Amino acid sequence: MAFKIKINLNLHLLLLFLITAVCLALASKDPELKQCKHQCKVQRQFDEQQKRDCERSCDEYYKMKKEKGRNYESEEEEEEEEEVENPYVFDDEHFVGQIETGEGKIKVLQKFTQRSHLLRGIENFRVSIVEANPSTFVVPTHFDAEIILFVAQGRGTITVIKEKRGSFELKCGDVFRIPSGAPFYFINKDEHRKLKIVKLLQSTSVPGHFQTFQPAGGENPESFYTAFSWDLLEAAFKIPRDKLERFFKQQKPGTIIKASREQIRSLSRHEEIIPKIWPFSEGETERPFNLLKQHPCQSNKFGRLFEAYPDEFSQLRDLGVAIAFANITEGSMVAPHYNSKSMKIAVVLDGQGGFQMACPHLSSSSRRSGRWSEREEERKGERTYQKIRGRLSRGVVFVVPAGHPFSVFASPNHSLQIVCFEVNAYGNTKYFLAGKENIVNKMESIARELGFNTPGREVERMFKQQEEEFFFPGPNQQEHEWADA
Ligand SMILES: *[C@@H]1O[C@H](CO)[C@@H](O)[C@H](O)[C@H]1NC(C)=O
Ligand SMILES: *[C@@H]1O[C@H](CO)[C@@H](O)[C@H](O)[C@H]1NC(C)=O
Ligand SMILES: [Cu+2]
Repeated sequence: MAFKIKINLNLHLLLLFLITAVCLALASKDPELKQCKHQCKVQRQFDEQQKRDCERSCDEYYKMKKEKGRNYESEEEEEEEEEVENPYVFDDEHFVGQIETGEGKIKVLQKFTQRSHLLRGIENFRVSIVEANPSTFVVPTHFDAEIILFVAQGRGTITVIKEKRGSFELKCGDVFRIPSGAPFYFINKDEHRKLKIVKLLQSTSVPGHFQTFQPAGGENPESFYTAFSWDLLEAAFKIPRDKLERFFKQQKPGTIIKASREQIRSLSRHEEIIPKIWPFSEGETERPFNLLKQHPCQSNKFGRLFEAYPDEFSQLRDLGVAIAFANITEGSMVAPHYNSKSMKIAVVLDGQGGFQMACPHLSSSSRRSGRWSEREEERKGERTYQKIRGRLSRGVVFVVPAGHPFSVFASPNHSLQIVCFEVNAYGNTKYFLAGKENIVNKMESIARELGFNTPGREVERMFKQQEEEFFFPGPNQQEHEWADA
């Protein structure tokens, strides 16, 4: 009987409960609960309260027993996994915890593994989008998560407290790293435009979950100080309780609050007060770098790609996450390719377009058997690769697992801007499936011939026709066709 009961039971109640539980373990399943409760009722030495407590412990025990099996199987605890055809594309409805204050909006994408176990590789990462109205202050907070943020729009100033305080200007395209636990706050210093920030978070305390901690607050979120008892705070602050109460009760609620022109000016003025290099031990926090000011690693009239890899940028180093920005010209596409080992988490910033991917995990045959060896026979008439499709517009998030061939295209009338976080980026290689540098043309002629069952020359001609690299003219689809995707 290795179970724990959380409720308080006095000793003889507990003993009786153990006895009934043992008896009932032998009894058949359905009447168990009834019999347990019956045992409670017939105990003469129990008063009414004890009988009720006893019955309640019966309920608790059976509830626990029912859940126990399930909890041991999955680590997900209370989270039920959705069964979805396409777990790789997330729309507005998949954002949970949308906080809308009068002065802005904070959205957090659902946990990846809540969507599908196929996303376990990025279980520990979350995506959040923050929009702060013009002239606002986002209050001091720390997270139990490592954060990489990308400024998608607007301009602000962010301040991070470590051993010293550092303030940095933020503008569109900036990438900034906030170490787990470091308190920070920022302002939108523009008087007309919203400040839009996309965050990738890697949780540090509970895998896949993160929390925010605010020293100052009103009601929900309140200040974390108010979780302590007044006498403890009295001792800690050396301030009498009535003063403390008054102090903590006068605070304004809200995470994003309006700030006056004066306050904004004052908070902007303290930029760059820290030396260029942080103290040795605190190497991770450094000034932001601008992704869009890097030399584009791919550029032609069909699009531009900017990338920052963790080997070059210390802000990305310890998380091993790369960040990329793609601007795809209207009617153009990205060469079909796959990443050798990184998982891509892409957030559409603006524009319209589509996403296609081949996924063997969701094919009809693997879904049925899940065993590779049996697939060969089952294959007749069934597909090995599920065609994953997604329509892309502002705010859509999509995930591309390692090894999965995919392509992205802009709609005929709209360009498409995407920011991508690439998890597990160290040593990643992009393998191209069409265009210059494609993998097939790097194979030996005989291998091409045998593989494709076509003379090697012909295979080569097929794969040499497209001479562009990375960005191509896109599929000639009608607006309605990709709209249905
Ligand atoms: C994307 O590219 C277009 C030109 O094709 C340009 O006008 C636009 O400013 C670019 N957007 C961003 C965010 O770089
Ligand atoms: C897209 O462009 C085509 C031709 O350039 C035009 O006929 C069509 O109306 C446009 N569609 C939309 C939705 O703007
Ligand atoms: Cu897959």
